[in-house]
Amino acid sequence: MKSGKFITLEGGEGLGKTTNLKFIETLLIEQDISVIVTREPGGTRLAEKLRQLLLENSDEVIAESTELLLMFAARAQHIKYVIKPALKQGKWVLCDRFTDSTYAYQGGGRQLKLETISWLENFVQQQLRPDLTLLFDAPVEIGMARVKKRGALDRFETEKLIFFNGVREAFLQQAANYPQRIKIINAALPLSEVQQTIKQLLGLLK
Ligand code: T5A
Repeated sequence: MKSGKFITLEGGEGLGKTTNLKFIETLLIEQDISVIVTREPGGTRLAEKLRQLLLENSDEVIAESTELLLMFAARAQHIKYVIKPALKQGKWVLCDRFTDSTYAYQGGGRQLKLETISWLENFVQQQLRPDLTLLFDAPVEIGMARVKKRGALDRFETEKLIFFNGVREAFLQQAANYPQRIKIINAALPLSEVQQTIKQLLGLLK
């Protein structure tokens, strides 16, 4: 059986990943493609528990290295029990965030060493990399304004502007490093234009 495609959606806070994940799912179903939709951190019962620990606001400060290891612990579980089995069955996997977020948030945001992240990436994922990554990009203020409209902020969303600018730069660096895989989408444009671009980019996988 032909193995499925692995598509990830990436970008800063509130730039439209979740909205467009649903749009892509509908497009693929219309083409009779079997698809699963999942997210990181999360995607299994254990990984969703780790997500909650990572996102909740708590009195105990989470050390940067703990945060990094919890992200990869959740990812190891997700890959073994959800992503790889689905791809093997020929399903397409649509994932809201993956390892580019680790390079961006723990690398660009928390300033952890990229070599450490890369070592963990190879250890946890082995050969697994996305076939296509859509990177939703816009000035940080645009995404944060959309997030604030939604209400209470999670642990990451309370970070300062300098953190999110580091995140954005690191995402753009990842896109420069992997131009074949990562396609940048201007998330400041109206949703209809964003979705037109997504349709064209999905055509690359045919
Ligand atoms: N994280 C994650 C790490 O630090 N390291 C890692 O390795 C991983 C995997 C996860 C957090 O974990 C961190 C990063 C994150 O902080 P999350 O919930 O996945 O959290 O991430 P968020 O970015 O917070 O998700 P959001 O749901 O806030 O943002 P989305 O999904 O990008 O945005 P969405 O689709 O909900 O849209 C937000 C609003 O904007 C509107 C939508 O209708 C919605 O109201 N919108 C638009 N409005 C105008 N024009 C457009 N083009 C629009 N697109 C969407």
